[in-house]
Amino acid sequence: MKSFLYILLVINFLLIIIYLIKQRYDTPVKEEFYNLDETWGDNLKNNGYVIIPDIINVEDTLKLKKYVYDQVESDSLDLSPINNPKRRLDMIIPIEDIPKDIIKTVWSKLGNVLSKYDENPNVIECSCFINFPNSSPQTWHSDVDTTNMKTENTKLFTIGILLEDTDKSMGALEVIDKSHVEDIDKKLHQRECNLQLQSVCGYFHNDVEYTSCTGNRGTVIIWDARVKHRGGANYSNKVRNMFYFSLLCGTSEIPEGITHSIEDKYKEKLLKINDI
Ligand SMILES: O=C(O)CCC(=O)C(=O)O
Repeated sequence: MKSFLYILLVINFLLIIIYLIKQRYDTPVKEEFYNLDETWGDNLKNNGYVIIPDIINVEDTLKLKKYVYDQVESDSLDLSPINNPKRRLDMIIPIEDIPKDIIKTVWSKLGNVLSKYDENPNVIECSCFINFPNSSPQTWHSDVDTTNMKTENTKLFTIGILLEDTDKSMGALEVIDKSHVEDIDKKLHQRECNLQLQSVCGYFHNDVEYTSCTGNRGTVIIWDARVKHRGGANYSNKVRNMFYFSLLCGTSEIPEGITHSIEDKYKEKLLKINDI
């Protein structure tokens, strides 16, 4: 009887290992890219996210990355809490020097479409996701309590900038198409996850079609904060960095649920993008 239980245990263990390996190599992934033409705004509206290459030039991404890493080494390291924090950070970046210029450049290139939601939105986050080798996937989440964002003209967009050429193996951002408007909870089968298990839970949440937001450095990814997304697992030996800022459109009321990852001084008095 004892040896039977032992065999059962070993078989179970092997099945779990096979399942995890299968998930790693067999995930349904779609990759889509859009040009800087009139259609990207529609894609953002319809799918809840958009990937736009070549917005920031290579030289500026290198300067921005250096700025970010100077912050890591400085005494003023300022971190926000992050979902599944093992081997990943959400580091607040001051809005000055290069980060400030980058935000202005992005707004000058993409503001024509985003200003349809608000001509002068509030910048309520400025930070960098750092995803180290061997991080596990986060669980799927939205950045806002979606019932908060029901008003047609109230939107929160996060704008990520890839600081290095990023492929799926580096733990790119992953998004579920249309999940900002469709009720996908039934499709998700996302099991409850507690704090002790959070570093493995994400591996069991791959049974849904999603897009891995990959691209060359300087690519911009914009996602509606309601869309279900997560930072992926980093299977590579490279660190993946994505600088981001968030624009709150149509309201100055901070929605519930967001990390509000920005310097404290901009939490008291909100910063308008045209005042940067
Ligand atoms: O790392 C990423 O790309 C996304 C992280 C994220 O969505 C979060 O921590 O809320």
